Amino acid sequence: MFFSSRVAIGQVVLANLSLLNLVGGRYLRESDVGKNYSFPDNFVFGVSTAAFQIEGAWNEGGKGESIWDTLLHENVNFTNDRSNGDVAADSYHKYMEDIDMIKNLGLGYYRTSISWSRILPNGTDANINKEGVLYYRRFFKELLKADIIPIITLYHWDIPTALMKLGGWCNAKLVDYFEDYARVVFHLFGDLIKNWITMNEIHQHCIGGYDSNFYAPALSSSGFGVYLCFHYMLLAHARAYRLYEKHFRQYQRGKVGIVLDNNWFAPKDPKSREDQEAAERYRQMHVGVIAHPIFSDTGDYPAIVRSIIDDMSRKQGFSRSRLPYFTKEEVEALRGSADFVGLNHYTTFLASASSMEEGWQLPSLDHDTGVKLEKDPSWPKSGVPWLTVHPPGLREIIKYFTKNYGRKKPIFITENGLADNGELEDYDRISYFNEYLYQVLLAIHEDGCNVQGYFAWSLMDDFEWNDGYLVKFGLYHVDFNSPNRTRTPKLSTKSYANIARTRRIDFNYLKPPKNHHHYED
Ligand code: GBH
Repeated sequence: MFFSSRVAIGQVVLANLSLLNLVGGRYLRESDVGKNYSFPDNFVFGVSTAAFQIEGAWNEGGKGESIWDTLLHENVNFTNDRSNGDVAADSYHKYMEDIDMIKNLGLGYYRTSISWSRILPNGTDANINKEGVLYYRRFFKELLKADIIPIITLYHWDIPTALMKLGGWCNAKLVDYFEDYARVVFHLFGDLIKNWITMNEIHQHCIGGYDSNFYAPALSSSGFGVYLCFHYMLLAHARAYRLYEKHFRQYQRGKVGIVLDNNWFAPKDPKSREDQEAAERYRQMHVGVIAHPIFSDTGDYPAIVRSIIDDMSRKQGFSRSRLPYFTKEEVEALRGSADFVGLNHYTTFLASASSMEEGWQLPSLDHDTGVKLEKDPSWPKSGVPWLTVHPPGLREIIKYFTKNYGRKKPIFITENGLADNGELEDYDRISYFNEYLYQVLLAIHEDGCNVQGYFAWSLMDDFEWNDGYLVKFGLYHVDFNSPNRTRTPKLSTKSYANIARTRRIDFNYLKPPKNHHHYED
């Protein structure tokens, strides 16, 4: 066994990287490959996208504006390529092609999201946009006709601009408005949709949009807005879950879960006590803060998060903590408010303690956390700086989640994928999927974790938020220069389809040619 559960992952990487085959199967030994584990019968394979990143049609069919529409129209330089989501991959018009693509991959599951302002143009249920409702009903019915089960996210970062004017997730009232939105959506689509996700990555959304300004709504309310955002998004999630439980589940018989971002944070020096503590502090401030209120037995924010922010607030002269408190009823509403968990995982960071770094605001989540993140220079790079390839991190985060929150709630890997330069012969993506999926097999077969599915990010090249269209995650290439937004399969479609079909990983399938260049070459 290459990755024994007894060894800290940092050690393994440093000690073994040089021994490994550099072309494909980088993280494996021959003896591991020989085990030929397969994915259990109940394991599902799918692909993920999100409404704003592919749909386009920003003002068609009665849709209202979302914060991303508004922000990108008002700040044309916000994205690195001065682009916006007005057309994106035009999936609003081309969803039949998308369905064909999923079929060609041989997959039975598609995770995507509903645009809140396409259903409720002003954010509230006073005005339901019939055309938007009919659009999604047509689309969902076509998916089902093609034997593809939709997993639908209610909120993938595109709050209606009308609600942002009230302060967005800084305003407690949003909890009510999200519940109203959820009620409309459960009511109108619940006969077709049996798998709901309330929120995508509360944590990234609040960091990017509220603690700093690289995502909409770009509030830069460091150390304040970010915690209100966590708090009210968590409560809004719980409201939607309890609503479904009370009024819809007995008729619709569906499931409701939530998606968390779960990169892995390893101690920079695995032997250093300080680095170990820094890594764990980072995990609690970034993973635990969202996961603990929902998935732990005790509920509420993790004690360490509570005390870090309370203490720092006091030291800074605040007479109350910058992290709001839940009432007892709220703790109970949140506790256990998910039938499953989705983990989005892309990469691993190395953590070490630091009280201040250049670029940190005061106060801020970074400063409260007191941890500096770095990359191991030996890890293969990708098309974006934050994503370096370290497959064992996926197994580690699955184990960590299981250790902290038990194995009762099934885990789905709801996003995992590699950014490159958009080449059609995407050998790096092929080995990324092979190697990360192999870690999922290890988590299932060697660690006994309850992982029941995997969704690749992404079905196609898309609008990658602040990176615009420059960053390519797709299994399918999209020609953003063509009005047709022509889709072309990349080589990785073949290998991913092969994994889903055989329910095994064949590291010899579509091995890169000898002259293939990886990013680090
Ligand atoms: C996911 O979020 C999203 O759910 C999805 O919509 C998105 O397209 C996908 O990832 C791929 O990006 O280290 O300061 O440079 C992941 C979001 C991306 C947020 C990287 C933090 C790095 C900021 N993360 N980003 S920095």
